[in-house]
Amino acid sequence: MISPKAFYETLTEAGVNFAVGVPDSLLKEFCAYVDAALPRDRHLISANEGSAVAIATGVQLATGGVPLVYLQNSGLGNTINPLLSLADPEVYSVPMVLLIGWRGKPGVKDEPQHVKQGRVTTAMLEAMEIPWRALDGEPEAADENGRWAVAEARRLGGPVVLLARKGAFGTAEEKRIPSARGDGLLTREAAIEAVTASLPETVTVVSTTGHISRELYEQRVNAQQDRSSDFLTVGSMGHSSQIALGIALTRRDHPVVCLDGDGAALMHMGGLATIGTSDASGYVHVVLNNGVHGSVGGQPTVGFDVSLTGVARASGYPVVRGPVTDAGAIRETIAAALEQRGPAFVEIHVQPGARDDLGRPKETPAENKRMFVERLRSQ
Ligand SMILES: Cc1ncc(C[n+]2csc(CCOP(=O)(O)OP(=O)(O)O)c2C)c(N)n1
Repeated sequence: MISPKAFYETLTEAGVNFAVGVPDSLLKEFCAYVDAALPRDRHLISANEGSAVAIATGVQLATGGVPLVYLQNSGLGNTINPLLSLADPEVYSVPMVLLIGWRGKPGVKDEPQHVKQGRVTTAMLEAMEIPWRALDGEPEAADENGRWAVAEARRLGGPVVLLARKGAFGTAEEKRIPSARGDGLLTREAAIEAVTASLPETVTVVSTTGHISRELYEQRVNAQQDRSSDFLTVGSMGHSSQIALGIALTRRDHPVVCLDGDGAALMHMGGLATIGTSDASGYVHVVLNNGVHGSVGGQPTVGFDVSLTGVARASGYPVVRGPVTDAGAIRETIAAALEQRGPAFVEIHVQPGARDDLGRPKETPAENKRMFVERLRSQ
């Protein structure tokens, strides 16, 4: 396995002077090392992967070094525009190395939302004319590929990719001590339970990518509740609030609740302005803020450093509540928000972490969609 420390040192020796990205589960140990070892002026977690490419561009323009951008291949789509119209050798010609976690790599079993993205990842890079190499767990090859990537980015004057396979990285040599800011707060599971307990059966729920959808699903199964009211957005991080908006705008008779994460809300925060200024009066946007990207390893977001309710207020939501922190207040706030003319925004502060034995939906995304659509259109 590759040592995160040794690999980052190889990149640094070759000319990498800054790291920026959105965390990924396959790169969890590498991300943890970088987050612990690098000072704040050398590492940043960005809101989305496209912003990471833009930040890297600014760093490169200012310093002449070769920045590192890390991401999961799910985020490749977010990078395409700035890769092709900004950093590309035919536009501003900005050397950078992209370290990408290769979910859904052909031959490796993965969740449905990763299979196609994994299969087409190299073809996408080739279509973009971006040179790439794969990183398996072999340390010497990783060292060589790391040097190659930096040199090739310089030679080409553009982005170069390293695709990391599952299990390529060993344990981080340094890890940041987890923040104590979530201590004493409700678990997210308890918060979701309080939310669902306040929802009449007529309410449609759209939940975000990662643990939140998995926890919602598991609770519905355990409580033997109807699951056809829930759209579990397994991929497409940052977009569940807009899916819910599309439903709320076209089904005005129909209350819609989005269960969002802080990382997801921040990823495409412009969407809050779209919701806030819309007349989706039956929409309740709930952000379960744990201050981290919990689903991919607990790397920090700025969720506890900014006021999400402040953003919602400034974005025009007529009803804004929170941060709410206890189960009783969650039940009351959600019930009241459903009665008011929205769009409403409710922020709930919860502690980071999830159960190790958290399950995954048994139905495929296609089955989830079929049940969801049947119920929604028949109401
Ligand atoms: C575009 C994109 N980038 C990255 C990922 C990987 N990813 C899945 S869930 C997640 C973290 C979500 O964080 P948050 O919304 O705060 O919810 P939490 O995991 O804390 O419940 C990330 C980074 C992804 N699925 N899609």
